[in-house]
Amino acid sequence: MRINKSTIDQHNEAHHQVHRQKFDFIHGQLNDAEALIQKLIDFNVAIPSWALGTGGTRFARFSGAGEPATLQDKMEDVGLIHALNNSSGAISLHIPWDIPSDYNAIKQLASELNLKFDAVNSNTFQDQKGQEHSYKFGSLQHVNKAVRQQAIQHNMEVIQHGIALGSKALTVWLSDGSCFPGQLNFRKAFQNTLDGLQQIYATLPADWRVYIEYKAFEPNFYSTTVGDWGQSLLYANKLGPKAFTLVDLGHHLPNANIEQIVALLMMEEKLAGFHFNDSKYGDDDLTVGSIKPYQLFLIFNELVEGMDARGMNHATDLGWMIDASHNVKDPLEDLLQSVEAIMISYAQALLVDRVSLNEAQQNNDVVAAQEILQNAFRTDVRAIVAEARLRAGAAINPLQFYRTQQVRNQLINQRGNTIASGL
Ligand code: LRH
Ligand code: MN
Repeated sequence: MRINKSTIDQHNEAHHQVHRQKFDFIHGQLNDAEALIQKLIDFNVAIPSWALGTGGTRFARFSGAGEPATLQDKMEDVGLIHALNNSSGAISLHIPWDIPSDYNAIKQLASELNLKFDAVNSNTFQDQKGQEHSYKFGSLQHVNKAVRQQAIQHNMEVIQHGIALGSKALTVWLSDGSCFPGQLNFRKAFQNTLDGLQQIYATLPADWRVYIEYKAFEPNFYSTTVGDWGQSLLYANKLGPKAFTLVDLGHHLPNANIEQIVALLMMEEKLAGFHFNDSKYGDDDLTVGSIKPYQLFLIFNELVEGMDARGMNHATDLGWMIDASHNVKDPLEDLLQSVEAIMISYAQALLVDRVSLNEAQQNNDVVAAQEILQNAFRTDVRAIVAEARLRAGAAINPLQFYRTQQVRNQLINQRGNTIASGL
């Protein structure tokens, strides 16, 4: 479903006066609002192809209506989100869930929708129909060479799909691990996995990157072969300069200090980027910023500090992706909320008075340091984020537009009550 520019203009007209009042209020308080707004306009977060339908758990999946049934439908939905917030100009595909039947048609559609192809994701955590060897006991770690070779071959094929689409990165998340003590030789599992990743790495084009995504547990519940940032960094360092560590916010043990992990990975120039989501317990894949918005702000605070320390381009030098699953929300509303939360945390992090913070840190003035951070976190930047959208031709209030225009109902009229294949 394509959104007419005129419909967005009417929406912005209706919201203009209230927005202008809020914007003028905050604009007057900021040192360099224009630079901040330009950074927000340039910033994009990739949308995962697998998060456009309703997700579920092992207990149940309550499917929604009007959901995408094809890759084209999924791209149309990402294009719709991008038209409303101008901050979602890329889609991340998962292979084999999203193998294009016609590359030229898919690339043509992507350019019509102003979308790029972000990292492509391999999948050796499920057995596909007709697959020769099962991944029940792992893939790259597997004790059986034929299983490892099958997984290596799959990742090499995913790279070829990515090259054909114009992607520049492969994300490898391995569910490999064990469920019981004694089940696995950790050293051999690591060495098998490293050997497999080295063979995959060798087929990466010169300008490509491989993102090693770690996860503490699930689906294995005793050990995970890429279980934390330290293990992922070990692989990335042994693989070489094109290998990096990807941080999925939901993949940590309770109370992990993710912002510290981010600061150190950036210091080591080994941070790939993110799978943004939120969680209270495990890998809950909830809406970004819905449970721990202060943690998200603290992560962006470290990102801005670290990127500026190295003169990095905020918009392009790291991988910005969402990885969420929607069990009770409309997937598109959930994604609109997630992108908004990311833009708000990024804007607040850009407001941190770094000179004063550095001074407070040098003086061990703990109280002042907290006040400086929380002053930024407690600044309502929503009008600034909305202004960035307005200037880029998007909607002042995407979620309100989505509801007022009854977009889901229009999708249902278009697609019928199609039930999409969720995770
Ligand atoms: C694993 C993960 C990984 C994806 C999958 C859909 O939990 O975060 O990034 O491959 O979700
Ligand atoms: Mn993930």
